[in-house]
Amino acid sequence: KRLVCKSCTASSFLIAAVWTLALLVYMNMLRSSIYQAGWRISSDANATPKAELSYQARVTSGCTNTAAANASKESVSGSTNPVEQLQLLGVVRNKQDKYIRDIGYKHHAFNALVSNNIGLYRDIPDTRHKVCNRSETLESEQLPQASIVMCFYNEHKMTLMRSIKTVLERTPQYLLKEIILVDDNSDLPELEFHLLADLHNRLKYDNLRYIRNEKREGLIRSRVIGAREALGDVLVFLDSHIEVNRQWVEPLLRLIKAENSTLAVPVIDLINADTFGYTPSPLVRGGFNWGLHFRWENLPEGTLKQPEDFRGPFRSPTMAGGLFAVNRLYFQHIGEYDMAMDIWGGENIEISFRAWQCGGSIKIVPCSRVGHIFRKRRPYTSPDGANTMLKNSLRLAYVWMDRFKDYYIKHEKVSKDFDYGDISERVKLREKLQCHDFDWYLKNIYPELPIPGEEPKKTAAAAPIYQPWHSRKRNYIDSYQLRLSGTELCASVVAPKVKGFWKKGSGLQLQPCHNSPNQIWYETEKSEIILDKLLCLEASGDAQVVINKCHEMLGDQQWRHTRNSNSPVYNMAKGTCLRAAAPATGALLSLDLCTKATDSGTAWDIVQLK
Ligand code: LR7
Ligand code: MN
Repeated sequence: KRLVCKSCTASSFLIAAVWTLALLVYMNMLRSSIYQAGWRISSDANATPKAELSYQARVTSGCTNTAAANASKESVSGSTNPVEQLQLLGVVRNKQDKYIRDIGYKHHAFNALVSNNIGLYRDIPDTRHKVCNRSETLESEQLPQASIVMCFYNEHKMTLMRSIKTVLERTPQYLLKEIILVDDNSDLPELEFHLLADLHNRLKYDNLRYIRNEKREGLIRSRVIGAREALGDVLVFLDSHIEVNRQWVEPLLRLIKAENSTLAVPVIDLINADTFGYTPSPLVRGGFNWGLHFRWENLPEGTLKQPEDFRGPFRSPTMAGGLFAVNRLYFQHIGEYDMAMDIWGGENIEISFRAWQCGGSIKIVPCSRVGHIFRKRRPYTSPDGANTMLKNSLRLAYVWMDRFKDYYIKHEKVSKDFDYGDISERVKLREKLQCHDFDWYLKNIYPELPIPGEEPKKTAAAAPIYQPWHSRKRNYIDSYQLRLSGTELCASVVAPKVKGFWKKGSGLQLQPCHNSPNQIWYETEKSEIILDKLLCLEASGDAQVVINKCHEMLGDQQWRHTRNSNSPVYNMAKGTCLRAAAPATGALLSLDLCTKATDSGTAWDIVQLK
């Protein structure tokens, strides 16, 4: 009965049901064929700035076990190997899949096909350190109740629903007051189409409240609009493309109960935008530079000496902005957000300065973990195309930074007549709260920040959070030629070298096999395929294959194949396979649907080199 919905026809549901069934059958077939062909599946390793290697090793082994234990309960495809599951979910089988994937990248800058196939809920690795308290919280502990505020603009529907679903599944009911969704005047048809009915039918949660802005307000005003409706003791702000991890909320609430002027921030784990692989983030804190750009940086040296230290919490000069918990009355007390800030940017730095300067604090809580989809670009603009980051940053600089604002203005070369609006209300707020000045903040909260023109300080190194494997030496595990099955032709790069490097962005073509560097491929632990130990094989654009600088972020530079003959060479981001246009010298290589037919141009012999 639940399947009948008012204006969508029964036939579309039938089609959906048939699709789902077909998908399940197909995945099972594919899975067994992959097993038969012996696809080599390496496990997804974890983020590792040097200082954290031992910690990460422990995290990795811990989560594999949990994942296996929960697999039968929560797994999406029946497989217990997370990378294998994701690979299956990303396969592009036909034009419709390709459409979903491509339009998804356009609208959301992540792989919507994989997200759809994951569905409402999945298991994710438990990325907490072993010292984190795993026992269930008792009601007698009397933690405050949380109101979740999640605002979104044109979010991908399944991703949005999964974000909420993970909160419902992984938050004890008695700690969850409500979930407040603020729809920032989204205008994508997929969202207009029965979003509310779907939320209601699929989530079945009575305390889900929905507010739709009459016009686009931006995430900053949207959050305040949501927060003003909240009834819980604690506000928890979340982005709309997240998955909360096990027992994520308890440590945040516990900290706020103990310190009601602390803004409690979880560790933000990484969800890969191409593959949806979930990996732990290292323990880092928030800083900024004189462009007022947020940056991750390593914790002060000596912070993590013994296991207990990994429980935190850690003081952090700033926060990333999207995910944090705060006492609701305290949030009101310190002035919510600056309501004249538009769309995106700067509000996280503003609330960070304000919290510290006005007697509060920001702390990172390592035992609370929330995954967030990190994308390579923002898929939307502001309605009038304005640079809202610039306006918002100027506002915060003029209100909070005293003479130090000049470093920002100089750094960003801001023109003197840029109109950042009226800041008098915020200046009054600063006076009312009798806040410390910015000099105090710099001396007491962020002494590591180098001040232009002053003696260089011992600074905390920027943490490579977007390049989780950057600090590691590359481990090559194999080298081979890629020979089109049934021919003597190999995948080759025919391009000039510039300063010893192959020209970046060059395509591939078939050439007679002859052991020369332009057709010798090295494979790494991370399933990159690297030409001549220099440049990575990358899926690019719609269906191109090129060599490019290795970015170590997996996805479009992550490939899977078997060790022997007639193997597809599968790209994790695109869900399609390496294909030669024809079995002829000079034929160009691109990406296409994976088929098992040997004459389809997608069957390759992996010819290993001694
Ligand atoms: O006009 C808008 N209206 C909205 O409701 C624009 C955005 N939004 C919503 C959007 O759908 C999303 O749920 O606001 C949320 C944040 O927008 P994103 O996901 O495009 O932002 P981001 O993750 O790239 O940016 C980070 O910095 C922002 C600065 O304004 C916000 O503080 C984001 O919440 C913040 N995200 C995080 O901190 C997650 C970790 C990323 C890092 C580092
Ligand atoms: Mn985000």
